[in-house]
Amino acid sequence: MNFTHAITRKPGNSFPYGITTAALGKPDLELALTQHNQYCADLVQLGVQVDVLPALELFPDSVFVEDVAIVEPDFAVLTSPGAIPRRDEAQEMLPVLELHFKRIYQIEGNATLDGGDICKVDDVYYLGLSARTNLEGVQQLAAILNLFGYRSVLIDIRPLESVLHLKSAVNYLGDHTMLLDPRLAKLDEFADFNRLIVPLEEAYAANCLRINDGVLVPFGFPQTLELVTNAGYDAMLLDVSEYRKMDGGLSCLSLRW
Ligand code: CIR
Repeated sequence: MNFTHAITRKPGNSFPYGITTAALGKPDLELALTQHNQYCADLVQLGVQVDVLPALELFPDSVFVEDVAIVEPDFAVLTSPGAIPRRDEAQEMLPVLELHFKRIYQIEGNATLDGGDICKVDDVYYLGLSARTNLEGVQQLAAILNLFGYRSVLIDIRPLESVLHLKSAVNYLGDHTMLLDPRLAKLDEFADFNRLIVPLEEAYAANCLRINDGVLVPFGFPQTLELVTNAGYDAMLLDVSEYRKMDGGLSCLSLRW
């Protein structure tokens, strides 16, 4: 899990008008910007070169760059986001990807896919089937990944209505260790892993982010912090309260390779 590059995008003035189910109130834009700056600074501190893109006012959710692409050192895949207001957001990332990647694939036709549903675990990709990512999307991505020798495993999260994306509930910390929302902890697909299961009341914190030698942990979830620290990781706490209000978390805020 060695990352050298990341792409982020600043939140715009339209950020509070994005899609959300959180019922936590409107985000404070100034605080969101401060938290975004800190996020980028933390990535830099962990040894990553960060390309910070300007805000896109037409797309309030475009700060959540993870959803519009899957990136690997050798190739990138532009997605087709499942939420209608976000559908054209992916195309805005194409010129940026062209600066970094020679081979770029696209999810096409009726397929939909959000990057938040895609969880890489060493040389296997876990692909979440969700309200945002459909079977065609998963199949198109699996075929592309197969070209590069990656195996894909499908995880159907549709029964969990309150879970937006696979990575809202499942994140790989490296070292054969999965951080899991308790509602997905019993799946056979994760049985062979060292499983760190966050308590249900801290389900939001299942979205921690391993970057090189550190693990970013959202501020305000003490049991998860203890779980991650006790497992031997160097935790870095970061407050992402304003992004939580818009259903987003730590992984959503960057593309990493
Ligand atoms: C959305 O509903 O699409 C945004 N408000 C939140 C996206 C969060 N992204 C992620 O989990 N990868």
